[in-house]
Amino acid sequence: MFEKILIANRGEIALRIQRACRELGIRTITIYSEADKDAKYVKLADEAVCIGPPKSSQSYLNIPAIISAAEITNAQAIHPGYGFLSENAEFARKVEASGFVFIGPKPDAIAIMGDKVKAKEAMAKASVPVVPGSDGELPDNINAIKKIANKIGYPVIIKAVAGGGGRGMKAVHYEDELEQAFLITRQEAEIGFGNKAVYMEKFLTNPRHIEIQVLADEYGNVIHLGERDCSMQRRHQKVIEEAPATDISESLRRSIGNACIKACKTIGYRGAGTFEFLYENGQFYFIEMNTRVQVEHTVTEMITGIDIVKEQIYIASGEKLRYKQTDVKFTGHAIQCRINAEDPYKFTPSPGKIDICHFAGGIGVRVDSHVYSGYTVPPYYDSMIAKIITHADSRQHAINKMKNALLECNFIGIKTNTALHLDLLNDIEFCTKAQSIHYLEYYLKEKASK
Ligand code: MV4
Repeated sequence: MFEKILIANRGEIALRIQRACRELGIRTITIYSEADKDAKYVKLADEAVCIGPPKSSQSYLNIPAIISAAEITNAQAIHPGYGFLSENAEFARKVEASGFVFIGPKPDAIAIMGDKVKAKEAMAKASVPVVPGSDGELPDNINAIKKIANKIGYPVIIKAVAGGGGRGMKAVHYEDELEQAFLITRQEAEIGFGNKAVYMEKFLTNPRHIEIQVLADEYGNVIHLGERDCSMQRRHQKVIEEAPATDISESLRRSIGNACIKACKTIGYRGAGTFEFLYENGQFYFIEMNTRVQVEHTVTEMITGIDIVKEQIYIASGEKLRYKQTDVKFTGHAIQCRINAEDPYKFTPSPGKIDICHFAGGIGVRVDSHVYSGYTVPPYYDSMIAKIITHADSRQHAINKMKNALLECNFIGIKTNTALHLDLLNDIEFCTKAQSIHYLEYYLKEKASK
C-alpha cells in the first residue's frame, strides 16, 4: 500500500479522498490555490502545497505545478478526484511518466472514453446496448448527412465527438434544420474542444438518466455496484441523485450490470468507472462512460457499504479486487441532495462568508462537506458546498429523512438551494413515480408561472 498520496483536487472531494487515505493509514498531501488556503482539508493535510493563484487554469489545471508538488513532497500516487484533470489522458500520462501512480484508469482508456464515437464503438462491440446512430463521425457532405438522418429517423441529435456532459450538442426535429444544426455543432466543437468532429444519434425525447457503477482491478476482475438515477438535473447540473433507481428489477439490474462488466473486461478497464445510459420504455441506451469517481458515488456507497474511494486506492496499489459480485448486496435506498451556494430559484451564485454553518445528523444521515462556520466560499469554482445523503429502508423513508436533515441544516451569510430541495421532496410527482431528465426544468417553469 502507498505511504503518501497527493490529492489533486479541492472542495468536498479533496476532504473525501483525505478521509479514505487516513483510514488506510496513508499520509496526505493537499495542493491548493491561493483562494483555498483556509479550506478544512488544507488545515488537516499532513502536507499542503500552494500551487498558484485562484484561477483554475493557473492552479488545479496546471499540470507542471501539480507534478512539481508531487516531486518535492515525495508522493507515490496522485488522486485526481472529479472535474479538473480527472479525465485528462495527457495528465495521467505525465503523472505516470514522472514516476507516480495515477489513481484511475490507464491513460489509453481515458482517451478512448473521451472520444464519444470510439467509446460507443467499444461498447457496441462488447454488446452493451447503445443509442442507434451514425457509424462514427459525420461526413462533410450535407446530402450524405441527410441520408444518415433519414435512416435513423427524426428526431436526431448531433453531438461533438470530444464533447460530453451536455456540452456541444443539438437536437434536430426536421430535415430543414439539419444543415444549420450540423454547422453550429461543428463550430462549437471546434471552438470548445479543438476537434470539429461530430456524430449523430436518434434523439430520445423523454428518457431517464441511469448510470451503472463498476470497479475493476488490474487482473481482469470486475464487479458492478448497481445503478443510480440522476434524472433530477437542470442545465446538465445534477441536483438530486439516488440509488437504486425506481422500477429497475433485480433481473434488469443484473443483465445491464453484466453487460458493463463484460465491456470492462473487453477493453481492459481498470479502476472505478461509470456507464451512463439513457433509459426509455424499459430499454438502456449507452451514451458515455465516466472514467473518474463521481459526485454521486456516495449513494452507491450507502446501499452497498463499499467505500469506492478506498477501493480506487487499493486497485491503484495493485491489489486484487476485494469483493466478488456475490459479495455485493444492495440494502435500502439512498438519496443525495447537492447543496450549492446559490439562489434557490434564480440559480445565481452566492459565494462569500458563511457566518454560521450547521449540519444535520442522526442515523442514516451523511454529510460530505469541507465548509464550516466562518469559511468563505470562493467565487472561482463550482458552487457546491455540501452533499447531504440519507439512507433508509425505502425510498419514501429516505426522502422523509432528507426533509428532516435539510430542515436541521442552517447556513447564515450565503444563499443555498435547500429550499428548492425541500420543494422537490414535497412534490407528489417526484415522490410517487420516476421522472425523466426534463422533469426539474418543467417543474421550475410551472412554479415560476404560478
Ligand atoms: C441525449 C439525449 C437524448 N437523446 N442523447 C446530455 C448530457 C450528455 N451526457 C448526453 N445528453 C443527452 N443525450 C440522445 N440520443 C438527451 C440528453 C440530455 C440529458 C441526458 C442526461 C441527463 C440530462 C440531460 C438533459 C438534457 C439532454
